[in-house]
Amino acid sequence: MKKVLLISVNNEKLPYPVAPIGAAYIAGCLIRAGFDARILDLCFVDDDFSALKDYLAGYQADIIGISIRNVDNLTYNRSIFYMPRIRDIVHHIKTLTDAPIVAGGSGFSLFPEEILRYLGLDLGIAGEGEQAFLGLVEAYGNGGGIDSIPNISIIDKNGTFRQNPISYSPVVSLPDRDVLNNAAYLKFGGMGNIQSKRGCPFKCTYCTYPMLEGTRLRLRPPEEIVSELAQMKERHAIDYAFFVDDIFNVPLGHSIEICEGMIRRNLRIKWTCFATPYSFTEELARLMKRAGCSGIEFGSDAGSSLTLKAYEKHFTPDDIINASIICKKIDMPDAHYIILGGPSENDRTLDETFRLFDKIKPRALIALVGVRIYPGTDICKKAIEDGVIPNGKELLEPVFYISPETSADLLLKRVQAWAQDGANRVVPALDIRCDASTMATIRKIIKRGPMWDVLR
Ligand code: B12
Ligand code: SF4
Repeated sequence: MKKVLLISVNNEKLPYPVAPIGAAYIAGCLIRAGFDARILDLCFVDDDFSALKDYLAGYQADIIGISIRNVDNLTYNRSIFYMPRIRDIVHHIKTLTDAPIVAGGSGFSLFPEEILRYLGLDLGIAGEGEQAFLGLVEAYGNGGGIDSIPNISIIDKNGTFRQNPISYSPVVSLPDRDVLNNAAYLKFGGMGNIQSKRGCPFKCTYCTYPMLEGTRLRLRPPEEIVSELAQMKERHAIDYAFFVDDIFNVPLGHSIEICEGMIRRNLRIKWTCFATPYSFTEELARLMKRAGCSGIEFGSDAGSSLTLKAYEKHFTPDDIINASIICKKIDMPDAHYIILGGPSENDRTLDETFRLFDKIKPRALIALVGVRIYPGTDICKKAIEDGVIPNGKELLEPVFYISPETSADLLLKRVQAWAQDGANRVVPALDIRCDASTMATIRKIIKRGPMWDVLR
C-alpha cells in the first residue's frame, strides 16, 4: 500500500494554534481511497529537524505533501514572513528521503509559482487538494500522466512554470480528525475547526478567499454538519469550534438550518465564526446564541461609506450599525475587523470610521493598518495604478497598500491616539492590546476561544 506523509509546517501560535484541517481533508480522502496517509504536525515540536528525522526513520513515505497555510502574518509594521523556515524544512527533508515532495495549502495556492521557485520544488497543487492529490498519488508509480489533473502546478525540466486549470469540487467531503492532534490544540487555547460550505460570492477588492474557494457557494447539508460537530465532541472531546467558512451567515437559510439542527441535537458545543453585517437578522442572531455561539467576528472593514465602496463591500454603514444593535440587544459579544488606509482613505474617511465605531461600541474592534496586496486581486491593479507598487512587483514577501491620500506615518499616529482612547481597540500593527505578553495573560483567563471576548 502506498504511504503518504503530509507535513503541516505551520507553527504560529497566535492568536491561538490552528489545527491543520486542510491536511486532514486530504488525509481523509486518501484513507477512504485505501492509502496509508498520516500527518506530521510541526506545530508543537521543539526542533523541526529532529522531528522530521525521527518520523521519516520510522515511516518510509512514498510521497510527501507539505501543507503551507501561512506565508506571512498580514500585519503591517510587525510583519512575520514564515517562508525562510519552510525552505529550511524542505531542504532538510530532501537530505532524508528521495520521495517526491508536493506543496499545497492556502498559502501555497496564493503564490504557486513563487513558492515552488522559493522552495526549490517542482510540483504543487493550487486550490482544493483532495481530488488532485488523490489523482497524483494514484498516478505516481503507475506511470500515469498528471497533465490532465486539475489544480497541479509544475515547473518543468526547462524551468518553465505551468498551472493546470483550477477546479472546485461540487461536493465538500469530510476531514479525518483521527490523524490530528486535537488534544494539543485544545490544551493551548485552540478550537476544533469545521467547514459548513466553501466559496464566497462577493468580490471585495483585496480579498483572496474567492480565489481560494471559488465564487460559487457549495453548501454542505446542515444535518451532516451537525453530525460532524456531534462526532467532534464525542470522539475528540472538542467542546469549542470555529466555523472556518469565509462567511457563516450567507446564505441566511443555510446558517439558520445549521443553528436549528444544533439546537435540536443539544450539542453543548461553544462556537464562533466570521460573519458579514449584510442581511444579518435578529432571528439568526438569537438562533446562533441558542445553538452555542459565544461571539461573532464581523468583517466590517470601515465605517465610512466612501471606503466601503472603495473596497467594493456589499453593505453600508447602516448594516454595521444594525448588526451591532442586534448583538447588544441579545447580549452577543461582537468583534469587528476594520482595515485602515485602503483606497480613498483620508483624514475625513478615518474620522467617519472612528465615529461610527465609537457610537456602536462593539465588544472588540480589531484595526488592521494597510492592505496586504495579493497577485490577481483588484487592489493589486489599483496599487499599480496609484503608483504604490511597480508593475511586476514580487509580492511573496508582504507588501501593503496604503492610500496615497494619507501616509503610513500619519495613519499610524492617528490610529495610535485613537486606540489609546477605548479599551475595546486592538491594533496589531502597533502591538496595542495584542502583544505577546498581553495575549499570554488573557489566555490564562480565557481557556479557549477568541481572546477579544475579554475586552470591555
Ligand atoms: C478561518 C481562518 C482563520 C481562523 C482559523 C480558526 C480555526 N480555529 O481554524 C483564524 C481567525 C484564527 C485565522 C487566523 C490566522 N490566519 Co487565517 N484564515 C482562515 C480562512 C478563512 C479559512 C482557513 C480554513 O480552515 N480553510 C478550510 C480548509 C479545509 O482549507 P485549506 O486549509 O486551505 O485546505 C485546502 C487546500 O489549501 C489544500 N491543502 C491544504 N493542505 C494541503 C497539503 C497538500 C500537500 C496539498 C496538496 C493540498 C493541501 O487542500 C485543502 C482541502 O481542499 C483562510 C482563508 C480561506 N478562505 O482559505 C484564512 C487564511 C488561511 N489565514 C491567513 C492568515 C495569514 C492568518 C493569520 C496569520 C492572521 C493573523 N495575523 O492572525 C492567523 C494565523 C493563525 C495560526 N495560528 O496559524 C491567510 C494565509 C495566507 C497568508 N497571507 O499567509 C489566509 C489564506 C487568508 C488570506 N489572507 O488570504 N484564520
Ligand atoms: S472580504 Fe469576506 S465577503 Fe468580501 S470577498 Fe472576502 S470573504 Fe467574501
